[in-house]
Amino acid sequence: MAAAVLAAGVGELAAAIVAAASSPFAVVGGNLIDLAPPWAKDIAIAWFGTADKIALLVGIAIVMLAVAAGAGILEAWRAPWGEVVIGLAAAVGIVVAVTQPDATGIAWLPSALAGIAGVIAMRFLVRLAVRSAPGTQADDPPADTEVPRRRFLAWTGATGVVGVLALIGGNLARAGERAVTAARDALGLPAPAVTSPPVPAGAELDIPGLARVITPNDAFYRIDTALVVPEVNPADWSLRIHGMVEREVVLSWNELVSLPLEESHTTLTCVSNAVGGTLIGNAKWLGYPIRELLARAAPTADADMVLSTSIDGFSASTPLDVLTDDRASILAVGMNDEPLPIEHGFPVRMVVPGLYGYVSATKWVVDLEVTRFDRATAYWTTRGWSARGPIKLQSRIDVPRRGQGLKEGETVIAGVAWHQHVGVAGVEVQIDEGAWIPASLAPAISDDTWVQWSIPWTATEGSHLIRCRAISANGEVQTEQRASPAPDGATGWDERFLDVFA
Ligand SMILES: Nc1nc2c(c(=O)[nH]1)N[C@H]1C(S)=C(S)[C@@H](COP(=O)(O)O)O[C@H]1N2
Ligand SMILES: [Mo]
Repeated sequence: MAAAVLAAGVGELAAAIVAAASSPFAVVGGNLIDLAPPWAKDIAIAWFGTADKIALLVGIAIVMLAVAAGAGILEAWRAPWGEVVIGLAAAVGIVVAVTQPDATGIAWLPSALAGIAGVIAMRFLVRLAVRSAPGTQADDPPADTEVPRRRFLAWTGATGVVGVLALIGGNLARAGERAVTAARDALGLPAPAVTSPPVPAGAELDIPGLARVITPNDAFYRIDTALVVPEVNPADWSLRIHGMVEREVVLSWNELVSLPLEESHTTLTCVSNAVGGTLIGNAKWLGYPIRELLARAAPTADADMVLSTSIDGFSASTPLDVLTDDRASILAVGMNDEPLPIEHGFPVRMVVPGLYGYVSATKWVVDLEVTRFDRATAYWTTRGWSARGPIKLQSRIDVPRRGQGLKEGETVIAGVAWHQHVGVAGVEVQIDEGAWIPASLAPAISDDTWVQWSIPWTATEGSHLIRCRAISANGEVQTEQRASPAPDGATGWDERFLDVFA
């Protein structure tokens, strides 16, 4: 196990220096993510939320240690078969690393170095172990095993410690990430040519515990398949628009930011957001309408979809008409008056009002292929999710919070509701299975954003059940019918049991 820790540390350190995306953990984990069936992704997000990546890495580490322990026993019993196991694991890492869409020429190196370190350490430590074990020596009477035992323990400890230090160092040293961070810090955000209308007075109800109407960047949910955040330097970024078009268009960063950029507020939502969930956030974006770029490329009449692809191979299928109608479907470069944070797609991502992120919000986007739904399939569609993903009407209770120890008396029930690009006309609240009571809606920023709602409540001692449901601008009433996130978004009412104390 110490040999495996050393191997992992060497691999991560090498990756940090030469190619972060080729770290053995990142490529193996990334492929597990790509191979996972939809139900596994659902369970991962339901159990771990946005900590799903950490959970996956811990899982990989546990499996790695278990395999290493087995290999060590095998090595002691029949050398060099334990070394062969370690070598095979490294070979898997190499194969997976070089077949990544964003693999560089030296993508094989981190796993290869990890494998070499692991094999040498395993061979050396297991030999020490065998020598230190009583009854394994030919000597008669048995030699004193105390000295070899101490040597074995010392070397094992040292190997593990070096491995852990290399793991820590590798994660601190991510050279490429630092370079991209520096590039991002050096960028000013270009000035908008079209500023968004001011946020209406009263859109922010300012109720403690209620999600802010504009989600700060550091509180914005993050969902993606990237274990290591892609490092894209704006100077190296370009976007290619091709496929069923009359002319191919290639756009560089400088060309993009010299276009007249527009501000817009759009609420992003993840299809994996369960009823009552927090995989939703609202920001002021700055970007350029994709409609204008598509007009330059001139899609052919039979095209009906744009397949957008990120630098690391994620893809999304967005209906062409959603990108060409008058909504603010943009190539975004700014988020809440800052360049995009790296984990939210720096330097350029898509933002499309009205569609779940998995079919529209491609981060680190580098390619738009104009095509047809019957010709191309996006990342999540091949994994059982719907090819199209309009956001469903939903509402959520934020306060009173669960288990906050509510006292009887005057209080407020409040939350958010959304039906992007359609708009929310009302929210109703039901207490203890009684009549549905209209809540008051704060003014919406636009139909493309969520809206806050609240209703006063005189809480009485005892247990209560609170529910909410939204009414859409098109008259639709949020359905009670429970549906799980797969394949095209959860439905049902958010409800909450509350204990009110005297
Ligand atoms: N490159 C890339 N872009 C991506 C994804 C991804 O896995 N890779 N996930 C999508 C999904 S499922 C969602 S919900 C949104 C989330 O955007 P955020 O992390 O900025 O909140 O990004 C979308 N864009
Ligand atoms: Mo998502």
